[in-house]
Amino acid sequence: MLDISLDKKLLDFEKIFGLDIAKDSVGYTILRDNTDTKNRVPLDKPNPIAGPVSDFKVTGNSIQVLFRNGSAVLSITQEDTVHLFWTTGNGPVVANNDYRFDDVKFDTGKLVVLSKDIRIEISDRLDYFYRNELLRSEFLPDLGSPLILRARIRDDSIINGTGERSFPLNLRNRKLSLWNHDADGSYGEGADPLYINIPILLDVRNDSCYSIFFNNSSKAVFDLCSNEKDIVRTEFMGGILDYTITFGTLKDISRRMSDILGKALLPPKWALGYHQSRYSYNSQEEVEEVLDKFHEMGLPLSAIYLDIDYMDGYKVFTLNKEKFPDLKSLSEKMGRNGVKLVAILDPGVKWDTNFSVYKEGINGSYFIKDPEGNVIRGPVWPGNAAFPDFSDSKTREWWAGKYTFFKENGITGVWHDMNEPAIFVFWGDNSLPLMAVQKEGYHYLVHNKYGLQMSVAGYAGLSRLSEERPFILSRSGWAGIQKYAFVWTGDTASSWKVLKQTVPTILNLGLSGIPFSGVDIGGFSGNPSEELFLRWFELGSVLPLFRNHSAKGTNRREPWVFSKMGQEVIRKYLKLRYMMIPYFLSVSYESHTLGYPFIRPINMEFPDLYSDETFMIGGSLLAAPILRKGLKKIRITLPEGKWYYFWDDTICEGYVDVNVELGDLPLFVREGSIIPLDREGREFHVYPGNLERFVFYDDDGRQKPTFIKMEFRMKETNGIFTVEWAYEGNLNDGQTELKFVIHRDGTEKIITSRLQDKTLTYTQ
Ligand code: NBV
Repeated sequence: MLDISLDKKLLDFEKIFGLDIAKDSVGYTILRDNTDTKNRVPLDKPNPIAGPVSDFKVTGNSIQVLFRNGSAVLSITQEDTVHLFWTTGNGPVVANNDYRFDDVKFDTGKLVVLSKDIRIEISDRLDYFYRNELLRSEFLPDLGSPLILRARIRDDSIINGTGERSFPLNLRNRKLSLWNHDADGSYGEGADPLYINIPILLDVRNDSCYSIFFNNSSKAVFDLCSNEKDIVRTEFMGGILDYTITFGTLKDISRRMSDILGKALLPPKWALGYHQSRYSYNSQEEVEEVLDKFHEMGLPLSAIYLDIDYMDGYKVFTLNKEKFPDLKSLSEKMGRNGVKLVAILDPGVKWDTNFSVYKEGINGSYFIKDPEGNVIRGPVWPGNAAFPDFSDSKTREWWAGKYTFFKENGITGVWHDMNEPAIFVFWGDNSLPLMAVQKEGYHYLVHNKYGLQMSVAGYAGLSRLSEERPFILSRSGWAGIQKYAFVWTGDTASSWKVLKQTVPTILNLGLSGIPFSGVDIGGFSGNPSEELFLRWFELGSVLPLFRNHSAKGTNRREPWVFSKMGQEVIRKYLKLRYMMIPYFLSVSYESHTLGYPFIRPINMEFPDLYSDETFMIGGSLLAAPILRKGLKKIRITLPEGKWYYFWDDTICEGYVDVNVELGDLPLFVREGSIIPLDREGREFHVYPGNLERFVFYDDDGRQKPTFIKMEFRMKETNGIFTVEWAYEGNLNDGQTELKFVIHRDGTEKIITSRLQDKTLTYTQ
């Protein structure tokens, strides 16, 4: 029986989705509960490993550490990285790496493992020392289900990571649930969990930091010292206890994590431009109008998005031919203006025995089933749907093949939505039953990987269709999503608080290994005031993904709906963005090769300074976005050294008071920087000082690119600056002239040089 509140919910649901979907949602919610009641998650009794350490065996490069009722296999996989794998038996002895520890010995009841700066002392706990400082003291784990690992950490460190969080950057004293979750159309600061949960923790203090990555995607709870002082408790519903710890500076550990999880993709240049989206542009004419208007106003644009209404009855890989009769020719017109078409794709396949994709899915056994072997059906946009099991490589292969649909319709990029996966429910969790059966395991073990595995399929599909590098935007993800997709922060509410929240959220995603992310400018749901939207636009212009998107029923947010002043602000930041693309692609190349986040917390470059509002873009540019209503003046604390105010070259040091009228985004350039910009063609802007290394990178966007890469260094001796570079690649063959713009005393001095000169000197 429905109680009163459910009755009301049914009415609301009916209004939005119609009666059939409302009824199906009630039906599905009951089915989900029944499935999980009949088939309980196998949680068994505690099984704590008991110490102290009794013996050890060395096999190849691994050390098997034996305790009374279990063992750990420990390997030092790099000089600064430890891998551990726990089992209740004697365990397998793995030797999966080339690196060898320096020494291992029993020393007064303790087993001591040494490798360069790391020392691990094992007794009835594991103490990890880095450069002789105790960073982490791990208690022996409980290998029952749930799996539990507790560790004492330093009392004054900062905790980052875990994926997408709507909290301040420091996550210490929070209890987090790791379960990818659709926030249901709107969320604000403090909502948890969200769409991307990653079992990575960073424990940060000045230069001695470490990160820990648990190779376990199951439902988890991380208590980050909220319950027990200085104790981090990680609890996984199931799976294995397999983790990697890496030590060093914040930069070192980011780099190492990218060795472990895989390097981020390198975006095609257009992906770094401006994206115009809306739920939904409802017809081909409407999209064309948007395109024409940008063109008429002389505003640059890189992509227009099609939300779910381009489909025929929300059926995946179909087109509503009445509303979009000839997308291919529209996309050709867009292409002539350098604009790409990006279309949304949800995982749910309409449950319709006449629908070819559904039939293929049933025949190929590609859909997720319940423990009795019935395909699970749950309602989403097209009504009842079946959900592909992306953990199965044969399903991924099938799904990848379907992306020809996009190519046939001139669609370049694909936007993966609802891929937690989200299902319409009346109560409880809005996803599949915990005990739904997938190839890789029960849903509670692999749910968090659903969006990642959908993107693996999509990336493979797009890679085969074109020589260009693919673009996928994914709402959900897990560790490694950065290899396949950009992400965004989902259905944010439109408020000043959420604008402010955007910065730590994106920084934490970066620290969790995901360099390319963004937010719906203005917030997804609700209507921002012009001031809020413009401040959001200023911030968006320096985030990796620069996308204007908004919910159905909200006011329009294309540039022309704003006041004259508003339009000028928008124009200014579109111009800034396109001018910055050479620098932004170079920063992306750094993320791709070295694993550093695209935007990074100040303390990654300057360990003594910490901020939730100010951040670095790459290693050279500092942004202090305006995140508060009515603010006209702001005091900004700068890291050590000299900084150039980007807009007028004023040299600043220590702190600076800046006037910030609407339209002013404070940006500062670090002394000793080279910033490649596209102003009148490519220019290398030189801000005098010593520079250890900056890599400029540009290419033609292909998977096997024609590129140019220049590795710069700069030094000063007795007032004479020398810029030196080595180069590789032959993009823009024949065009060897280089334009340097030297910034000094508030003026710009232009010096031209040639690529093959490899050096340039100037005096200050
Ligand atoms: O496809 C519609 C929306 C989309 O615009 C948004 O960006 C996604 O996060 N989608 C969610 C479905 C649910 C909207 C309430």
